[in-house]
Amino acid sequence: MKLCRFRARTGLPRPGLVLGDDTVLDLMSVNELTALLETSDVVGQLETLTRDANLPRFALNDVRVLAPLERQEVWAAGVTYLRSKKARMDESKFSATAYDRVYEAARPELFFKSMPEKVVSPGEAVGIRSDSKWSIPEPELALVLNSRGEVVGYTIGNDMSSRDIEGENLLYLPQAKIYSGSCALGPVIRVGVFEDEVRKWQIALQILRAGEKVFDSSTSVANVRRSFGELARYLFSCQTFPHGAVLLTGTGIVPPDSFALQTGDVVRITIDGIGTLENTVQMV
Ligand code: DO4
Ligand code: MG
Repeated sequence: MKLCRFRARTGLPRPGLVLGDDTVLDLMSVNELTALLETSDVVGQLETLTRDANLPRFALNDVRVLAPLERQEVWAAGVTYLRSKKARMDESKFSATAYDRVYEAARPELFFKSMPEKVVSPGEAVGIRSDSKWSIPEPELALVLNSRGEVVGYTIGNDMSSRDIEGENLLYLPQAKIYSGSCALGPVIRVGVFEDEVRKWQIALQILRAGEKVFDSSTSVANVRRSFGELARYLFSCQTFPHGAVLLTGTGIVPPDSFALQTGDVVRITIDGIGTLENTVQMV
């Protein structure tokens, strides 16, 4: 089942259930996605809610699909794929061993990525910093966690990054990772699937420039070095998230060193079982 947050032509953002025929059901009796994600059986709850044949239904084309979060902080894991470790060791002169060590260490790298209100929705513009010459998207599976730290669903995340700023000095990581338009999420939260199945999914990244494909690559979720439970446990260790959290699981796709995003590029990330998150690129 696929949950979304949408806005019909008039009105406030609403939680919805996306159906196979490209329509969305307004989950009338639920005011927030968060409340639904907090229930012990999200799928069972959705089955009960959708027995009501009178729920308003909209064509997906007629609504705006919003980033599927409300008050959840967004965090990200790093160096969880070999590809990410290698690219970062190559771009960084004196911090290379930090990446090497964290890839092997028991404690994962986890960093704060975005406040919910700053997250970019599907179809909106993600940002590249005007003081960076080497920006890339990072296509990542994102875990949707409730306040108990349980993985209740999966969405797509784009952890936009400035490689030159991170590569210059690891202490600049927050500037390389957190700026206007640096995090996009969506289009839906897939619920009712377990890690074993999700690990079989492919993640694909396409970048289009003036309508032409300039980058195209894919990887498998199976290549994430750590279990989802392990990542969630570290995030929730010594910290509470009253509204739950979204945790990006790291990138396994890094474009070649010669590639940098430009204004007007289109970033298209597809993950099996979830869908496609597409954003244009704009300098901030
Ligand atoms: O270590 C810096 C960030 C790593 C990251 O964002 C990733 O591996 O996806
Ligand atoms: Mg990343």
